[in-house]
Amino acid sequence: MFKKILIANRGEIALRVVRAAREMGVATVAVHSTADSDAMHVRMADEAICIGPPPSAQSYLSMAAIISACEITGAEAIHPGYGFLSENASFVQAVEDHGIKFIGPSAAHIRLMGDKITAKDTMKKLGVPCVPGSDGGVPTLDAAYAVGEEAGYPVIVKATAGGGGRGMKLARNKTELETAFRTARAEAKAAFGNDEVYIEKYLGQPRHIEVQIFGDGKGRAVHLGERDCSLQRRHQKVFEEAPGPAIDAATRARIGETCAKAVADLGYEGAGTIEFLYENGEFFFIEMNTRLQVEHPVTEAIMGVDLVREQIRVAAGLPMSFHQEDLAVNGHAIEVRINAEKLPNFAPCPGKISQYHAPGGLGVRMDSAIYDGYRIPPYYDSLIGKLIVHGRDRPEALARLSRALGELIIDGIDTTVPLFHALLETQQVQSGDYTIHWLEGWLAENIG
Ligand code: MV4
Repeated sequence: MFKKILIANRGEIALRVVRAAREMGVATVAVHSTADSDAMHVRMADEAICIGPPPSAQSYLSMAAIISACEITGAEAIHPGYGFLSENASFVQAVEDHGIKFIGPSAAHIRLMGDKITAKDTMKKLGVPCVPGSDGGVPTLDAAYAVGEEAGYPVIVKATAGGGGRGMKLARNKTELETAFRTARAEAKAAFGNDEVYIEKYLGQPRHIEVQIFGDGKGRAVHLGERDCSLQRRHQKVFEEAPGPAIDAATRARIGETCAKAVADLGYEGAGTIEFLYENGEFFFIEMNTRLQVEHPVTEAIMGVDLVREQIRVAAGLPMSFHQEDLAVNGHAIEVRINAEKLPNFAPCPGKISQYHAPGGLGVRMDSAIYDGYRIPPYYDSLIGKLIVHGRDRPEALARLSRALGELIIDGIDTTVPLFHALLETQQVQSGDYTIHWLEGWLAENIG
């Protein structure tokens, strides 16, 4: 096992990694910008090192500064958290070239899944069901028209270098496809320096279902069930749950085994998420995320595993501490993302937290790096905490979420907490009957 690892991140996820490492007897090095000198992850880690000024580009995204911090402190491995450099294949390559272990998949696997056309082609060949559409890239407008005819309208044009909702254009007919194709290519060229696009049949009312997988990098892999993350606003998740309210045990086993087999065949190492759209009982692969995700705690709750511990174990060359047969869904978990944002526009709302009280009790987990008197810097993501509840079933989890939100006190700034109180009153959230478009519609009607 490693003696010391460096955490190339900040906020709640940096603290999450410190906690797992400490339980394993692994020392931690925090890195931070000058804006984060009094951050909780800096206080909780065994060592801390300042890597640059507030802007992420000069600190949390500075590969040279982070690798230097590793060399100075003697850290043997880097945990990237999510965001920042976590899915940057060049970073992984540089880390490994310096003889440092990256806690996560290989640069090759990150690069493979970072290009959405290659990712889809790979998954299709591995037997994972994909959205019907173009076979690879679409180089010309005539080729785009041919796909529109074949798949049937509406279709969606996506940038191969995009993902997570960036670089997508909807076309409801041939006329719209001309505009969609041209603008998608131009925007992709400007945003990513790569104008290659692909086309898919547009699914109208799907759910966003994602399967958690985990591989040992040696050809063994498991799945840990799915999460339903359909409640999103502008491609940002706000409420996530596991298991999916629309997924039964047989369906879970079938898609889970397909995913586990696929990543086992790839020799994938570490945690990963295979994202699907789910409509009329069918799964359609869209993207794979080669990192630990924000919402991983709902899976941890129902599966009873520590995913960060497993990441560190396999990175150190140890076997995973469980087999597929050891894993079973236990109860129901929900996460809500607490952002420093002001409703109704979700405008970022940094500032000083005058009072903080975290909820507790049975089945309640609060992952946050805030504290009384903490000043949220204006430079980074507005996520300041995640409240995760676990119950024996979905109604119990919902009741527990309501109770825990009632105990939570965050004074001095605006947060998304009032949104969750309101959402818990809706029939759709109570029944679990929602698709990817429901939240935006509800917000338009009810908030602002
Ligand atoms: C789609 C789609 C409908 N049909 N692809 C948005 C984020 C990116 N990961 C994929 N996205 C979508 N791809 C086809 N063929 C609808 C979306 C989509 C969406 C997906 C998941 C969660 C929220 C969403 C909101 C709008 C659009």
